[in-house]
Amino acid sequence: MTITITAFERSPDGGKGLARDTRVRWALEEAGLAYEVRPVSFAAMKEPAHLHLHPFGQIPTYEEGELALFESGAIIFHIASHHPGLLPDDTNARARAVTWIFAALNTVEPPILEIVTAKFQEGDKPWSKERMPLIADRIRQRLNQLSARLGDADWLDGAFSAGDLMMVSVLLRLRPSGILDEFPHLAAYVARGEARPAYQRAFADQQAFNTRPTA
Ligand code: GTB
Repeated sequence: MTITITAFERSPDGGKGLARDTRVRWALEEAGLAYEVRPVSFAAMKEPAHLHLHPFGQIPTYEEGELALFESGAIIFHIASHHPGLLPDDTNARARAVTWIFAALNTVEPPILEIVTAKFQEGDKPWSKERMPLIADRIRQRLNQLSARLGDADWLDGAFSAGDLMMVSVLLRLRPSGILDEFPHLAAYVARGEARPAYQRAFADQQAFNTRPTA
């Protein structure tokens, strides 16, 4: 069955891999699944056809036969649940790997997203500059805790899992801020994720997609 995901017609990051289709591409590559990408413009995202797929008018979405999903977490959980390689077989280890998916999305990503809000939605406010160091400190607090747990292990809980895929994807969004480099174990962890052949393929594909010549 053909798998189709949606992505920005042209990502605002120009192909740096920061939009959330990259994490879905990465999971598909880890699972060895072929897929197609349907570009969606900002205008089309808010039109009924796309809203039918994604109630919040965003990317990524995932279609496979009758199934249509939105939310990168749900999509990656679906891929990981139905294909080997992204979740352990042992029931408890599997539950722990899923816990790391939630931790990445619910506990680590929210403070990181505050940087984007502060820069792009509140950048013109007189208090915006004062808010930045507060946000950076909240991020550091989370990264300290995460780094303490990871220690010098390769991955968060044994073998690489969808939990690591999500955590590395979330941490990658910090790269432009420089904060990640303050945490050598986490910087090395992200580099290990990026070095995976499946990530390399996903990154190259989204980069080619976002830098393709306009028709
Ligand atoms: N919780 C949802 C998920 O995990 O799938 C969040 C989806 C989401 O935020 N999608 C963004 C979107 O569609 C794209 S990824 N935005 C358009 C809109 O809301 O109208 C966020 C993103 C966008 C751009 C960059 N960038 O250029 O650096 C990075 C990340």
